[in-house]
Amino acid sequence: SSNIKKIRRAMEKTLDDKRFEHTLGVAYTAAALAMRYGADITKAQTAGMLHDCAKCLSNEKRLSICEKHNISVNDIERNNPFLLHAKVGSYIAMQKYNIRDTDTINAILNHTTGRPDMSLLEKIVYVSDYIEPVRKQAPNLSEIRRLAFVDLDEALLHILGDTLIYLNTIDGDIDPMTQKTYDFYKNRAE
Ligand code: DGI
Ligand code: FE
Ligand code: FE
Ligand code: FE
Repeated sequence: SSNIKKIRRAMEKTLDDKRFEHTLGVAYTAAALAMRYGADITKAQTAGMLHDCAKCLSNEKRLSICEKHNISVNDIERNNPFLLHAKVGSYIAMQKYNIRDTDTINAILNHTTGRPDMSLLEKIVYVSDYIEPVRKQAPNLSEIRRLAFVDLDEALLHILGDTLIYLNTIDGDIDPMTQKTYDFYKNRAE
């Protein structure tokens, strides 16, 4: 059977129910956006299926994987180790699931903070993570869902802006990459 089916079965085993449902939602949404924008549908499904593969590990485990494999950890990540599920997830995708495509790996790596000048696939996974059907409510979600299929960069900028507002509301530490990504797309829109 296809690699996607194998990865799907592996995710069903390693993720809890709620996270697995979210993962299926991201994979299908990423496939739909790939159809809309002319990206590789299989890569979008694969990245969507694997993006949270390190989400159900303990923070201790995430930090120990980073230490063992020389994955850099900044101060914000050390204080908020859940952020590392993206970096650790991209590592597991390479090592355990044999993903060799750089764009797919980068889509997993950058799905939480984004990065300036993302590829189409990276943007698709970032946006799908936020808009997939079973995701918890967020402000402006129905408008952002509509916008995602009209103007991907505009949807991306809305998500980045709303994420920064949310982080300020909860007084969360802002990773420099989250801020840089917002600034990049904000400047580009002006
Ligand atoms: O893993 P998911 O929940 O599906 O989604 P995700 O990996 O995009 O994580 C979303 C959460 O990450 C959301 O609550 C906002 C938070 N986040 C994004 N950027 C930052 C951040 N949290 C902190 N503390 N700092 C950031 O820069
Ligand atoms: Fe995530
Ligand atoms: Fe996200
Ligand atoms: Fe996710």
